[in-house]
Amino acid sequence: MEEKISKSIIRSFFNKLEDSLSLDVAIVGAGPSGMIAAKELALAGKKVAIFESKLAPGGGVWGGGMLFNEIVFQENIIEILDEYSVTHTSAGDGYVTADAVEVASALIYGAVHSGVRIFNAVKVEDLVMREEKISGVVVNWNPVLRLEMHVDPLVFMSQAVLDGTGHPAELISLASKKADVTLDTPTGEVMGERPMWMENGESSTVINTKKLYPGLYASGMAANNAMGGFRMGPIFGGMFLSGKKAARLILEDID
Ligand code: 48F
Repeated sequence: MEEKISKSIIRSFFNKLEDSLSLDVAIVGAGPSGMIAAKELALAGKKVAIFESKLAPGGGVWGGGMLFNEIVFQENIIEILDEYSVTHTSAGDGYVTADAVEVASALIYGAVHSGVRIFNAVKVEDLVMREEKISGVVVNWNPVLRLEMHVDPLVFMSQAVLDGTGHPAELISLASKKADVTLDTPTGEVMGERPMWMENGESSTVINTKKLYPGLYASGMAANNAMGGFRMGPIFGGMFLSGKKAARLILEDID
C-alpha cells in the first residue's frame, strides 16, 4: 500500500513534468492575469504551464484589501465573473464586490480544469535566449533557492513566455538587465511602476499588456511596471482584461 501510493504520485507527476518540457506557452506567476491568460490559451488548444513560486496559486487575490478578503470589479467584467461562476454583489456606481477566496479558487480551478498545468513552489530564475528570442524558462524549487542551496536548475522550452509576476516584473527586468535586450517600452528599459491612481492604473494595465521582446509578453502589474503604469490596489477588472488580452496577443503570434 505505502509503495503503491508513492509510486502513483511519482509516476503521474513525472509524466506531467516530462510532457511539459516543450510548451506552447510558459506563464510565470499564478496571479489573476496569468491564470486568466492560461485558461484562454489552453481552451484554444495550446500546451500551457504556469510556474508559481508560492505553494498556493492565486497571487494577490486571496488577501483582498488589507486582508479584508473582498475584492472589487467594474460591472463591465461581470461576464467574466459569470464565466467562472463567481458570485458578485452590486456595490453601486458601476462596481461589484466578490469574495476573494471564491475568486482565487475559481481562477485556479478554471485554469487547471481547462488543461493548464500549474507547477507550484517552482520559481523561474532565468530565461532561455536563442537567436534574439526568448525561448523558455529556467526553473528551480523555490525552497532550494530560499535556502540558497547550490543546485543547478532545469529548463522548459516554450514558444512564448508570459511575465505574470506582478509588481516586480521579474522576467522583464531580468531580460533587460541580464540579457541586455531592448524592450518595446518608450525607453527600451523597464520604466518602473508609478504610485496609486486607480482609474488610470486599471485602464493602463490593459493598454500596457503587450509583447516586449520576441517571445516575451507581460500581463497584469508586470506590464504596468515595465511600461511605467500606475498601481491600483484591490480592484481587479484590469487584471482580468489584461489576461484575456495577453492570451489574444500570444495566439496571434503562435497560431
Ligand atoms: O501579483 P499577482 O497577483 O499578479 P497580477 O496578475 O495581479 C496583480 C494583483 O494581484 C494585485 C493588484 C490588483 O489590482 O495590483 O497586485 O499582476 O501574482 C503574481 C504571482 O507571481 C508569482 C508570485 O508568487 C505571485 O503569485 N511569482 C513572482 N515571481 C515569480 C513568481 C517567479 N520568478 N517565478 C514564479 N512565480
